[in-house]
Amino acid sequence: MKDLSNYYKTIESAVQAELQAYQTIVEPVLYRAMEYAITGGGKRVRPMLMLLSADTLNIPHKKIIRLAVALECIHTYSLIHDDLPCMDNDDYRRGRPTVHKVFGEAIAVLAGDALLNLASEIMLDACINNHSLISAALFISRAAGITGMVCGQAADITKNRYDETELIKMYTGKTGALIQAAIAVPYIAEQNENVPVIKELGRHIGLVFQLADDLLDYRDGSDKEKTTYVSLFGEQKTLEKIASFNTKCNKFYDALGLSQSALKEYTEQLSHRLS
Ligand code: GRG
Repeated sequence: MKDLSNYYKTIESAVQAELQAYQTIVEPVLYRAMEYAITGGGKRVRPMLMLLSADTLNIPHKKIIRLAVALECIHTYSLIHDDLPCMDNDDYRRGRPTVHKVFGEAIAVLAGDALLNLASEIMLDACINNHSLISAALFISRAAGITGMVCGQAADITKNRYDETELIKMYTGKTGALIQAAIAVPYIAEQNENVPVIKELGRHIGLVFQLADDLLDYRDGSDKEKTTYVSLFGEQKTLEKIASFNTKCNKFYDALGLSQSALKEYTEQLSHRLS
């Protein structure tokens, strides 16, 4: 396995740099809530995927790191809002009290809003300096919005009955869209001919990630009787679905000439969390 410690360092220092630029300007409690959320021990899956995808095209990390941070800001906002009493009503995340438990609901809503807006500021500023990033930034915004994550979340909190196609569609929005964006952004920025293939790869990796998460929640009893792939179709069928998505991912990797890549190695770990 490739040593990714420098990648983590790059991501952490880029996150800190974007945040600290606002430290003396922002209302202190809002800053503390944003910092609490974004430095709370997340795995940095999305920025890591973006850097590893960039490697496959020899794109310097410097070129896309601000988009990777923006994506992590969006992911962090989504977790803050997802934990709120009006959504999933979770008291703990990553083994710590959730943002609204520490700072109150109003500040949690605002910290999420602030991180989403910060993501836009970062992306627009990056695009001013490098116009070739515009389409990639637009792709991230769409992934986060009404055709992506927000749409999936709305389906998740309003629907209880799904057939398999509807559930996969909801997952594609709620979880898959940001993961797809992470992987596709470097290819979009380069206007690479393989954009359609990398998008399909990203979509399937997002689905594997969500199904693996469902299984882990089911096994440790934290699924709170939610409607998930496991609750609807059982553990065995979920494992088979993951295997079938992984087979498709391997075909996409082959088509892209990336069957020996660190990107593949890393994404395989996302489903190997199960074994
Ligand atoms: C509030 C608009 C809005 C959307 C929320 C992210 C999300 C949509 C819901 C979270 C539900 C959930 C836990 C889904 C499982 C997949 C997932 C997104 C897990 C959390 O991502 P990780 O594992 O988190 O990358 P860390 O903590 O490592 O950053």
